[in-house]
Amino acid sequence: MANAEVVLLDCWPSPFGMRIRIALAEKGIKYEYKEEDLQNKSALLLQMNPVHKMIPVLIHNGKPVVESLIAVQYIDEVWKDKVPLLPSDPYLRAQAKFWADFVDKKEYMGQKGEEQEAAKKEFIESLKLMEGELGEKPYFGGESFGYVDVVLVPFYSWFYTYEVSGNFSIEAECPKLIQWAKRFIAPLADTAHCPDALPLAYVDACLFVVKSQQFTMPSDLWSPLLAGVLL
Ligand SMILES: N[C@@H](CCC(=O)N[C@@H](CS)C(=O)NCC(=O)O)C(=O)O
Repeated sequence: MANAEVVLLDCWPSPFGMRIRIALAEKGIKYEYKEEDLQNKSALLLQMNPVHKMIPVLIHNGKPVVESLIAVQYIDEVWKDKVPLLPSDPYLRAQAKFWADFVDKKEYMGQKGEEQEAAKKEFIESLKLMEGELGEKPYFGGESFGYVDVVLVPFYSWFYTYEVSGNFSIEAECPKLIQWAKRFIAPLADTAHCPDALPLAYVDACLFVVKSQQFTMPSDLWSPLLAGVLL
């Protein structure tokens, strides 16, 4: 049952999709990756996520699991024998879920002008809180990579965009958090999906796109953000 058919409807720059790709890679689960054009959503996506009509959607044995936090928990429960992501202790599980929820509510910064200044302040404050939670541990999960690490690290791929658009340095504000992100980029980059056309570690994909401007954006959804930053 656990190893039956797994399909992921996704869009490669999505930090939410990255969470699921990382969880599947950590667990060593083979799956079919289906890239979605978010401007022209497939009938399968609309059928599998009729409520939100969003990626990512994990399809396991033909049944959809939507919302990335829920999908990562589902993966952890179904493939529980390998690389546990959530702690087994109920209190620590609750804490991990709290921080994952915090990330979902805070780690986004897309506004411009005065609103952007307020968003930037809030964003930095939230990163500092995350940094405090990390403390001296190598990972949010403690000695090993865990649920909160999976949930937060995809946003690292967007940090450069945020920095350029907000004219600030996240590393200057939160050096320990950047050290944490850099600690496991290399192993993740080996295992996670990245389209063949992009010979990049997926976590560095956005950074590379911004720096080189060599690629046509695969999705019009996120290109306006980058274009707004760059042009
Ligand atoms: N809360 C959702 C967020 C998913 C999300 O925002 N997906 C975006 C792409 S990153 C999407 O599908 N957007 C298409 C749309 O809104 O029509 C999750 O965690 O899975």
